[in-house]
Amino acid sequence: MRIDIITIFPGMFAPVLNESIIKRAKSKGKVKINLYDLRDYTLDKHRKVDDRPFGGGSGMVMRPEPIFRAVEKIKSQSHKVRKQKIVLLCPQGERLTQKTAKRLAKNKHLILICGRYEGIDERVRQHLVSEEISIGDYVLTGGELPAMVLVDCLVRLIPGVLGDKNSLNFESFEGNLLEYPQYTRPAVFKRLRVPEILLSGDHKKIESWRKKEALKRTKQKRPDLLNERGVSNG
Ligand code: 9D3
Repeated sequence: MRIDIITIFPGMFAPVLNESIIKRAKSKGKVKINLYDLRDYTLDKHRKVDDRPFGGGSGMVMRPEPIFRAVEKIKSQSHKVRKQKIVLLCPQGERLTQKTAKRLAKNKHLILICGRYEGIDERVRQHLVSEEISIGDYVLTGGELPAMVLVDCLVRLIPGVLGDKNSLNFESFEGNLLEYPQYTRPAVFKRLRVPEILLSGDHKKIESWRKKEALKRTKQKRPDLLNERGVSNG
């Protein structure tokens, strides 16, 4: 998978992309991530990426030319490769869910555009972008953190990135159940005991205890997940 990221803050990404699973996926050749500094695609001497909105109003708008030029550059570097999908991270986008991530993970080449300022020239949306994604209903200062969230979410879905096959199968939010309670050693800590059943070695009983606990916890903390699953919430 190839992911190209267009941003005015490329420096924000290194700490996230160069650690942990993403770092390993890159060095294993499972993903190639390129950063494009939007200012490099401006033509004026001040390298202006934004301007005042036509019609007046407060706030600045991202100019279309640098974004179109950056995308053209990326396309020229990868012409005969498979079709790219251009994703804009913006507050009015479709909410990112695990389902959205799985769908996007099917693409071999994604171009992510990180929004900034109050908005982006509508022509970018209409003639360049094929998908708009938001990570939730709260106000951030730009699309950079959302782009990193999306990359993290996508990279772990690439086959061979996670060592353990099971870690993808039995996942929270897939079965729409929260995780069951987990414990590790020691069995007694500050006089607090691990549930006896987990020490019993009876795997059938352990499995049914975990299912029951997962359901109980989901009812308590995220009843909305059970509704989506079509399970009664009584
Ligand atoms: C005037 C209305 N505001 C929208 C709620 C303007 C506005 C606020 C924040 C425009 C851009 C931004 C910057 N945020 C993003 O670009 C963004 C974002 C977010 O703020 N929350 C969740 N997901 C995303 S994806 C991109």
